[in-house]
Order: sequence, then C-alpha cells, then structure tokens
Amino acid sequence: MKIAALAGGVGGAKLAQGLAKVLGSDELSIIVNTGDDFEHLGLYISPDIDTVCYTLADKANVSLGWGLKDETYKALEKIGQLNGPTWFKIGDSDLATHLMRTQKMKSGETLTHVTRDFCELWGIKNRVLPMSDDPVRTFVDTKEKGLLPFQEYFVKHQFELCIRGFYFKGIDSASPTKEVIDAIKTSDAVIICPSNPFVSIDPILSLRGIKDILKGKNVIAVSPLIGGKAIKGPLAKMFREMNIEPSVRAITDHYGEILDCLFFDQIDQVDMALEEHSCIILRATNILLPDIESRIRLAAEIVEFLKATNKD
Ligand code: FO1
Repeated sequence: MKIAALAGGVGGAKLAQGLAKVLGSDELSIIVNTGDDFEHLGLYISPDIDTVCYTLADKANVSLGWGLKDETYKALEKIGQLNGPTWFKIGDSDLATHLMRTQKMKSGETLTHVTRDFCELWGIKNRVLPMSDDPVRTFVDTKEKGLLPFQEYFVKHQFELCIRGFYFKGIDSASPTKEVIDAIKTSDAVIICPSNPFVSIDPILSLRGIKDILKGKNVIAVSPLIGGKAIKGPLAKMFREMNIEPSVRAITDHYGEILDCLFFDQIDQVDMALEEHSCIILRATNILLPDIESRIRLAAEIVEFLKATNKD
C-alpha cells in the first residue's frame, strides 16, 4: 500500500511518525510544506522539514514539538549579548542543521537533495520530500501590521495578531518537484495529515498541477480540530477571524472536492446530514496523538480503511 502523506509542522509530524511505524519504508513518502521557510541570521531555516525529520528520527523535543531534545541555547544567549535577534529560538544542536543546510544549498544543492542526505544520516528510511525546490514563502495578512512573513506572525507575535488572509509568495512560478509528483502519482492513496490547512497544507495544494493529480486519487484527511479547538497553534483562531465557525464541516468545506474521507474525533457532534449532502465519508475515532501508541493506532486504522475501500 503506497501512501503519499501531506504534512506541515507539529501535528502533521505526529501522524507521519505513526504511518512510518505502520508502513514499510518504501511505502510511505511524506511531502512537506516549505512555505514556513525563511532566512534568519544568514541561515536557511526549514522548520516543517526539520520538525518532520526530527520527529521521525525520534530526536524531537517532545514538549515543544519543534527543535531537538536535550537542547542547549548557549549560542542564542551570546547572539543576544551581541544585540542579535533571539525571538526565534535556535538551539546549539539545531544550529548544526541550519549551518550545514545553508552551506550545502549555497554550494548549489537543492533542498530535496539536502533533505535526502540528512535523512540518511539521521537514519530515516522514508522519503521526506520538500514540496518544491523553488522558493515559496507564506505571508499572513494581519489587520494590525499588514502582510507579515509567517514566522514573524507565528513566533515573533505569538499569533496574537488578527488575520485577514494568506499569501504564498512565489507560488505562481514554483513547481512541485518531480519526486513529489511521482510520489503522488504512484501512490494508492493520499493522506492529508492533521496540520493547519491554511498555512501548512494549502501551500502544497496550491502548487501547479497538484490538485489535478489529486483528483484521481483516494484522499483521506485527519481533522486538525477536536471539539472545534486546535491541539496547538492558531487554527481555531484563524477560522474565527475568517468568520468561519471552527468545526468538522469547516475542514470538509475547506478541502472541498479533493477530499474523499475525513477522520474526525468521536467527541465532535457532527451534523450527519453532512454525509448525505456530500460524498465525503466521515469516520469518527480518537484522533488525539499524544504518544507513539496513539499515532500507530490511528495510522493503522487509516491504512486498514484504505485497504478495505481502495479505488481500483
Ligand atoms: N516555534 C515557536 O513558537 N518559537 C520558536 O522560538 C521556534 C523556534 C524554532 C526553531 C527551529 C524550528 O525548526 C522551528 C521553530 N519553531 C518555533 C517552530 C516553527 O516556527 C513552527 O513549527 C512552524 O513553522 C509551524 O509549523
């Protein structure tokens, strides 16, 4: 059963970890958002790639969800003493990743090749694929400060500002990599992980040709909301600021016709009329993913569902 999983940051990485434990290494490709990437302190930072890789390699800082475990911040402390920026907390071990990625990309390597090399060195067997090797940068349009680069909205301003919309700079001239197109085309099904649809999944779906390829595929999503709330991060707040009630319906409406099935949490009271009015299959289960056991359980449940229902 070949799966292409679309993932962003922390939430997506959790399900990706479960899928990696349930599927064979050649059965799972993880296509990762690069819209959060940015240049900081002269370094190329790719937060969603690192969150997925560190989680798959069991090196992630579990409580933060991003960065490395057992991290120290001595370099950051000294940067602060030199009046440098300390709002984006880069740890000493994490710094090695950014330094080496920046050096390799400056010497002409693509993000896809750098990621493949790092995965090999980190013992990750699955294919972790940046969505594109072309620059795509997510900006958030805020009421208070206008267009802000994503990390400034998310980290510097702790997603406190009010959003009006999103803009993916470079999306019109960017292409999905051939590895991404191949992973989706040769997959038996596509899983949209429980990441933020606006800023983690939409950049991938907005890439030229991706939605067309998905049309012929069995596409399953896992809701990033439970009881109308995000597990962590600004999703519920974003929906409200866009005048949309955060709910299961908001997720199915957002993904629209590319979606065949949505796994949502059993605590959600779903207007089952949704099922009659839309061709989307709704599956109620426990989608909270606090530990590896829950991630494996949900991953196995989705794979079993796919095996039972796969479009021929
Ligand atoms: N998120 C924060 O909320 N605060 C940070 O200081 C921070 C630092 C950081 C460093 C490296 C990295 O790979 C991720 C980091 N993140 C931090 C998370 C990151 O901003 C988000 O995970 C994604 O961009 C959104 O999914």
